[in-house]
Amino acid sequence: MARLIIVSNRLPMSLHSRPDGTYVLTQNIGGLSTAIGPYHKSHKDCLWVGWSGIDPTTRTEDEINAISDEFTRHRCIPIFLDSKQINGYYAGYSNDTLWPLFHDFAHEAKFDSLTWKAYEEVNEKFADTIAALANPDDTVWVQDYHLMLLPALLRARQPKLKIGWFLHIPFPSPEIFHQLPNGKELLEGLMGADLLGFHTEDFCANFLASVKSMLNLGIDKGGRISVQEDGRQRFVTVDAFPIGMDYGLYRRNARSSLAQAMRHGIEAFSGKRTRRVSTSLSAESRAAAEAEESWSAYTEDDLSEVKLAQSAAAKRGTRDNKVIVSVDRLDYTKGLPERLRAFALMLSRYPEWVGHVTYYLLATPSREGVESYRQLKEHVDQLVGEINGKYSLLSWTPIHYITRSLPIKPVCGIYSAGDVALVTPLRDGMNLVAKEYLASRDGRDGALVLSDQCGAASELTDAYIVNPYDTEAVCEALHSALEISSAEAKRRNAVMQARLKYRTASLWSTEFLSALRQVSDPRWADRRL
Ligand code: GDG
Repeated sequence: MARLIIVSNRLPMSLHSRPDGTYVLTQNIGGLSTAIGPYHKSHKDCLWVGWSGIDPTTRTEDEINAISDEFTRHRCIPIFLDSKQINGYYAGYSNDTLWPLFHDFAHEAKFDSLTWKAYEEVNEKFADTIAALANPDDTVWVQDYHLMLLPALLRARQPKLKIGWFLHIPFPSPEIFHQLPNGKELLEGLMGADLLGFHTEDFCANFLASVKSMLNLGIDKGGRISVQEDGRQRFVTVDAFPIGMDYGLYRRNARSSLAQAMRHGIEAFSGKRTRRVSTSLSAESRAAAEAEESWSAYTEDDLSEVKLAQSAAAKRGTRDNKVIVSVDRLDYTKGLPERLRAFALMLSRYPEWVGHVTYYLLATPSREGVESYRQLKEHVDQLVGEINGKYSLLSWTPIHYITRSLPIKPVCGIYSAGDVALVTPLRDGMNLVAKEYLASRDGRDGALVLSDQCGAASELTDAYIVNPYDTEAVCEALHSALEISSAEAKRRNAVMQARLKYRTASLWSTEFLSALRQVSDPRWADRRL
């Protein structure tokens, strides 16, 4: 029976050791495992190949065998990479070269022939593992920028495989791509695939422009690239497949009692008057309740900031306090410093918000071993400190800053509490957070301020679309989003929610795989476009 083999840098599960020496696997967090994980789980004929997260030089042979067995029980085929390979291929070439360059951060990109060698070596290792387990009629779906050489390496080993590749991040303009010393080899690596998928038509156009200028290959009007293989013509089809998310999962989680208790805790902590604090939640809501009680404790003798807040409150009349939320990996592409500056500008330009809007900023640790990420963390820590130091009142702090990863229900609680979601990456392939926010507020109001630099902006056109570099524009959009009427917010959201409900992650994988089946059919070559 023909099978589907999903391939990604990291497996969707991580291994943990129990005290008794046995192992347990837990699901990884992140866009990819939530997008394709359900397909893998529900299809018994689907395998997943990826890095195990384990350095084989730190384990005995028996341990490696036991670990492999545990992964295989979950239809995961582990690849073991030592720390030198990981430093070169993953931290080095993938995350220090391709990631910044593909996000238009060319100044952050490092070019190093040693990391490139490691990238080649690891792509070969993946190819050997897959070729050893794949049958000729299997389908292989390769994910992302870590494995751009893999399609051609696989084609050379198993010419009959149906091979697809999807890029989860942007594909840059040809001018930027041309700066990459090994760009031509990467494009040639991709020519081993039958179907290449991107989030948007713009990324497809950027990719085809690079192929046109760097490889001497014909491209027809339908975006099919013609390659010659052993004297025969084969087509590589390029198309856009905007990724969706599991709408039902976020809606359900946001309605769970834990998420609702979190939401009420956040609302109470932010001084919202309309909500009653849930009695069922422990520390969070108790702290929130205490904050609510101290809210009325101001006196005329308090600091001048409190007087400012009181006059601001008078200006705001009886309207409720507001909550802004954001959820990001702590990555320089996500635009956290720029966003914080816009928030600070709003507090100074519209002082009526001082004391009346709280920003819940969840910044999940990411790539902590990389120097530029450590520097970014310091920079964001510093900015949050400055803004909190400058604007805090005795019983109010403008930014509630969390720098650890939370389980999905509290994340949905954060989304659910957000009157406004501030999603302003400087560059992003799609951005699932914007979509998750809308799903978590299914049927409710809430305003989305969204960067025009992410794939999601071309789908979520009823959001407040902003240029994330334009501090003034983000500040104004944020102010308007906070002021939007509930009816208008609901109207805007309904349009976007209807789309997201339909265009789910599962539809995305089904559409990609059915397109791959179609274009790898030999009769596809005869179709004129
Ligand atoms: C890449 C592309 C593209 C974050 N913190 C926590 C947490 N998250 C989850 C979010 C969301 C995911 O991580 C992040 O997805 P994004 O799409 O926003 O960004 P990347 O990780 O950069 O993903 C991106 C995506 O691939 C898919 O193609 O959209 O453009 O860069 O799901 O909710 N989840 C939990 N706790 C956290 O603390 N549970």
